[in-house]
Amino acid sequence: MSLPRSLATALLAATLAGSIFPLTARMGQAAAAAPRRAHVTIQNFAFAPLTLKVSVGTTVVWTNKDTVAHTVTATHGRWGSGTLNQGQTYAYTFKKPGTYAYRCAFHSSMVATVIVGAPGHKPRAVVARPAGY
Ligand SMILES: [Cu+2]
Repeated sequence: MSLPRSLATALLAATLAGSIFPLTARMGQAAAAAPRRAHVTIQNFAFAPLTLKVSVGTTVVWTNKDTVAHTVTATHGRWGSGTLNQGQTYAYTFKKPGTYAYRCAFHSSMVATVIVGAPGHKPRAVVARPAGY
């Protein structure tokens, strides 16, 4: 007794679909859970916290609470805010693990760091990201 070819093909397709769709569903959940936020306050000519630890995919939001203007300027790299006046915010999403030093372009004493750690996923998911992210 053998199955008609079309039925066998349908069964194979259903089996493959059953093994792939739960995976994509889990990836969808991980992507949905990924957006995270952390906050840095700029006040009294300092960033607080001085060192912020986040995981990959976190958006860091800086808020200038001083009456004078400051900036968030990467020490090495191309991210940064430009001038932030009182009450203004700057947001940047860290997409790659690493240690990111930054400073205020106006006040040399204002230096701080964001440390971006790998997420809880398998390391190869991080390695697989394209360079430059
Ligand atoms: Cu400043």
